[in-house]
Amino acid sequence: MTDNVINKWKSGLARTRKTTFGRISNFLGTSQIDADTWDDLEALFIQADMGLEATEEIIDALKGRVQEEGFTQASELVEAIRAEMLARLDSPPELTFTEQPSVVLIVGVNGSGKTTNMAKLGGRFQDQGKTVIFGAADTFRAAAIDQLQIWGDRLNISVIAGQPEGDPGAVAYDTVQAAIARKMDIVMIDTAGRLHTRFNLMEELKKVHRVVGKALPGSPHAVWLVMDATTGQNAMHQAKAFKEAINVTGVILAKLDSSARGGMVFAIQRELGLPILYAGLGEKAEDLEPFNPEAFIEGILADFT
Ligand SMILES: Nc1nc2c(ncn2[C@@H]2O[C@H](COP(=O)(O)OP(=O)(O)O)[C@@H](O)[C@H]2O)c(=O)[nH]1
Ligand SMILES: [Mg+2]
Repeated sequence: MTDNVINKWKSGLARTRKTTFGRISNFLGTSQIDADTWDDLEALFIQADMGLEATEEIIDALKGRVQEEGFTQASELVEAIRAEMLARLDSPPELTFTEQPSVVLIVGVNGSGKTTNMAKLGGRFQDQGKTVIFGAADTFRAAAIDQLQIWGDRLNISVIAGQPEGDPGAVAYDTVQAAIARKMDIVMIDTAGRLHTRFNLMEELKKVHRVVGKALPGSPHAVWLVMDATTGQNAMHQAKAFKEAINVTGVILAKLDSSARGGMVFAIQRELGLPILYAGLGEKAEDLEPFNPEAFIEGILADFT
């Protein structure tokens, strides 16, 4: 891991660190381990949006270590906390895009960062030598189509679009067809994040999913859920609804830089059981980083001594 990568995570996680995790070392201080130590740690983990399950698991594991290793000083916990956290984070699977074309559906609520992150990733895959095509299946708002078109022009990536308020399934179908005809490597399809009701939204996503499978059997090969890290528990509830509707395969955690809720990373892996593929550590394209457990832990605990 280069210093550059670690520094990106440190600065991207500054808010999370200042609000929650960075305070751990203060209250561990020079005190003895007692009931208060556990209560304080638990409260801090919950406040950091780690979720109840991951919090309890880590606290239990730490208590076990204290017994086994005979710690008495709270300050002795520091390394154990680091290790128990790291043990609960997975590196993302390598994205190989073995199918040609490989179809990726981008889903998530309105404003979560779908369009910008899809564009950033498309640009990145293109830089890696892949040919990419975009589908503008968020037909709910005309501005959404224009926004993707602007990215497409900037990146020199073709955008298949239909009419505003047109059928998103038809756009998705046409995009996959175009990708097959043009022998493209990667198809990325942007979808709507808001309809009149959540039920309508989920039904539409299921339909897009089905239609893509008709255009290319076996596809979509990936469904990436973009989650807004600033919305914490709310994003978790929404994610569960998406997961129930369609087969989500990974998470793009956007806006980690604007969030104090970086602890969500644990809840996403523990409660949703989804790998985090990329995290947004800033507004710029190069600030979208492949998820890296070691760098993440370094970022949230950087002030530890
Ligand atoms: N700071 C920051 N802003 C982001 C990130 N990802 C997206 N945004 C911003 O979030 C806003 C909504 O993004 P957009 O892609 O339009 O969301 P969509 O409605 O889900 O397609 C835009 O202003 C983006 O620039 C991120 O990782 N960090
Ligand atoms: Mg959008």
